[in-house]
Amino acid sequence: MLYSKYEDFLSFLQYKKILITTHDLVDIDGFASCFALKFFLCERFNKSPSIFFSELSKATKNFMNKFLIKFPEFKFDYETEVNLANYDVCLIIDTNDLSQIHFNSSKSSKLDIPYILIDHHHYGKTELENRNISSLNLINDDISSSAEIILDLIESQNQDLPTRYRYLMAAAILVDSGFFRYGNNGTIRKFSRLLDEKVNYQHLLNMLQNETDISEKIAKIKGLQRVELIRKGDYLIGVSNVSSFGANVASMLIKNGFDVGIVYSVEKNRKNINSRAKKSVCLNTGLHLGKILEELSKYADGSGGGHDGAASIAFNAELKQVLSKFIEKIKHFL
Ligand SMILES: [Mn+2]
Repeated sequence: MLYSKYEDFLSFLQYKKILITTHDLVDIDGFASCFALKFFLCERFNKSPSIFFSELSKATKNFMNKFLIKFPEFKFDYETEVNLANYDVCLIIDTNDLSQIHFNSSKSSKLDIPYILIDHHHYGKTELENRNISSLNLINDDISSSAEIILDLIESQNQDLPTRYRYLMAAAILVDSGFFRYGNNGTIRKFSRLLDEKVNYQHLLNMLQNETDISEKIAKIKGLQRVELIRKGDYLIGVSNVSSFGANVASMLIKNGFDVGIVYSVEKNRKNINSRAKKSVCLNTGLHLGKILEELSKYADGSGGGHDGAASIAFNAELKQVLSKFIEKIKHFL
């Protein structure tokens, strides 16, 4: 991004009372970017901006807890209630959709102070919103994380980042780039600049490891114990049943070698089927689970649909009949 853009951005902020925020169910990119920007502005202006978060996602909470084991002295200070009237400007990171920001847990709470967007998502707005100081927006939808924009800003000002912030930014880049799957050369270069003898890649991976809930683990184990194998040529279909986490169990079947995973659940009067198929199988055979379940909806007295490789149906008709019809239709493509 242009150096002069950062100069304008910073000189505008110099004497302002600043609030930094991000979208609801704060993800690791939004979370890390807010704290790194707060650190930078604090160093720069010698005055600390506030951060507001409505609610952290489960993965973010998990990451924060693991981070605090490594850096117990670090303070993740943020507000969960905020009076916008106390601020001159709001910096919105990692979203450009105001409906994703939930001030004071009320969706209707209006953002009635000037704001600036710092984001990497597609920005399709053509008409200007009057509270947005759009000339100062830092938007780049060519990159995989908001953290990269914040880093670019910080690097442009030759500000050093302490180890703990390097961990935060590295984690954000890893997660939002899908561990570099959606990244480009710049993503990897920026990431590698964060690594030094104190930032350990394996520690970082460990911080990002998500613990699975015990009930989900049990569902997956039961799902594997109960799976029935159906073979059609070289294709393998797995059929299993669990009472909850059906979608996760169906995904697990695919990861374990099945080409198609089907998991049914019966709870009181509610019956449903979750299904997953390997992308390559869908592409090679024309299989589209979502279309099949949509077609089955009438027969099954329910409603179903989804994508080619991931679909589900909730229905009232006899389970056995719906299930065998579904398998029969899948076999047609294999
Ligand atoms: Mn992001």
